[in-house]
Amino acid sequence: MSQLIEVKVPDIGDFDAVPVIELFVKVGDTIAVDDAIATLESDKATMDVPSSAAGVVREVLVEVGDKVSEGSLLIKLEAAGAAAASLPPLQGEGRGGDGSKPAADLPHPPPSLPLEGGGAKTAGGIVEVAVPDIGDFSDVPVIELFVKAGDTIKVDDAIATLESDKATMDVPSSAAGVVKEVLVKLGDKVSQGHLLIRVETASAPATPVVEASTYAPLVDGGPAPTASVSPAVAAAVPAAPSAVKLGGTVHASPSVRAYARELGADLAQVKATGPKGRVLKEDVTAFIKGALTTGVVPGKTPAAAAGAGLGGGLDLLPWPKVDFAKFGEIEVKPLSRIKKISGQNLARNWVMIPAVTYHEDADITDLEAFRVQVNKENEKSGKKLTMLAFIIKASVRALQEFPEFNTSLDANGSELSLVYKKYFNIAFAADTPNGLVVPVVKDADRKSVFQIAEETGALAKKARDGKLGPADMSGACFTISSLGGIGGTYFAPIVNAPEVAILGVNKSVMKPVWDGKAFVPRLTLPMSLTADHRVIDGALATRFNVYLAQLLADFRRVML
Ligand code: CAO
Repeated sequence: MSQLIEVKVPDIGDFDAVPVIELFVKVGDTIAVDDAIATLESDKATMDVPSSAAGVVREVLVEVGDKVSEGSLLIKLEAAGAAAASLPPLQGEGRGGDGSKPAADLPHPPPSLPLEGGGAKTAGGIVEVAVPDIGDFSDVPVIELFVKAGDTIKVDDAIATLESDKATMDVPSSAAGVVKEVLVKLGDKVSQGHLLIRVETASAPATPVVEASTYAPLVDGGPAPTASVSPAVAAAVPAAPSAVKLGGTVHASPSVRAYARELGADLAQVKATGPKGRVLKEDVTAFIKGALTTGVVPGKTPAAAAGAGLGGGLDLLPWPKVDFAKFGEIEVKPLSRIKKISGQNLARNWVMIPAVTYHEDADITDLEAFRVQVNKENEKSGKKLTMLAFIIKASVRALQEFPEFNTSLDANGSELSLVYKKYFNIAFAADTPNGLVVPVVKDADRKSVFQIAEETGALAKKARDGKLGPADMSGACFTISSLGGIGGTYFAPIVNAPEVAILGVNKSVMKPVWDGKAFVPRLTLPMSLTADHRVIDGALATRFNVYLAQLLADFRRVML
């Protein structure tokens, strides 16, 4: 037998005697570099220990419940093939010249949340809470946010969960008070010192001592040094808030979270059997198996079926079977091909996207007058501007201003990511005798309103003639559904996945609008923006709507 490689607990910061709560390997397993060996969990952080070498596990030297520290021996491996043969002799964390990571890359969870460089700083009477010392981690994605503007929070309330591929950690608030501003969003990557929230502290009174210490650093132009924090502020910003603890209401290691994400299992629905209510990998597997065997969601992927029968999925009753002929004369017609396809898409999007619709009115009095005037000037040429073309052009500008709207969620292995598109292809819903189709105006940012009007007209005709090809209907970033030619007030369009938002517009009408002195008649376009809440929160959606309405109210702004 060749020499065995020892894999030990690497540098885990200030942690000592940390319990092993899960073991992922057993004797005989073949593992690769970076495969998780075990999960350690202190009361401050959870971390996976990855293997620093590849090979066959010959000995496992720890058990669940054992307490380990830096240097504790975890497993012994028989090196795998030539790659392992080049491994250096046994050494500490076993990180060697085989391409495996240096010790500096190993999990190094935050031992505490010191104020220096992180924690809370004061600025103008408001306390700023930043990411504390999180060891060797940087650019760690925010996977959960627990606070929003207006929330009242206490010291130690969780602000956000950060998750690297090695550890999951909650960042607790070091201040108590009312959240004035949340400066990060899901998916943002943060490092030590990154500002998370601004809190108006409950105990930030206007006493001279507090004001002096709060404002002085601003006069100096630098950040508030810890030493200058007054006792009153210090009470709101404790020097040693309890540090990182495992995220959210669900307790699970990063690898189990990744596993659950991969299978589409909602961890909140999984029955935890691990210590301290921890969800284990086997729990996720059992959950998925249960969902699949109930058959309540037949023909769906494991992701869609997850939770069926357990209250977490779609415990749907079968479609009602009614003998309609018993009640009167009927005629049965097959659904059109378009309706069958679009129906399946719509049903998926309706069920899978947590969508919210936001309404706004745009004053298009001047724009409509301009449109009518230009069309009059061009009567002879036959060129015609449509309101839809203006809305497409304005939407492009709004997408440029709010890039989150020009994204798609993408599952990259077990990681969800957001794809930002740098192109601006705008789809529009077209009503045809056979059903709804969604042709796409490509590169609308590079086209004039005249060109867009001409193209939407041509595509709408092609749609009605049933001649749209796949290329005409692919590559969209954002969709507009215009019922303006028909009527209506507001509606709730369904997001056209994998896009993250859709704008619906109805017929513009003259409405009395108060201008501060009197009611004046203004042509008002009702807008309904539906957005995927996983990507776009309500504040952003409303900002988008307000901005779009401003553009339509004064179209010159599109050029700014
Ligand atoms: N307010 C008031 N009038 C409007 C308007 C609005 N928001 N939008 C269009 N109009 C007017 C147009 O100016 C036009 O009048 P004129 O002929 O006097 O100029 C008339 O209504 C008809 O317009 P249109 O709807 O035919 O043309 P369009 O360019 O506005 O839209 C298209 C083209 C393809 C989007 C549209 O024909 C269509 O199919 N709409 C239905 C989309 C749909 O079904 N959405 C729901 C999808 S999901 O539930």
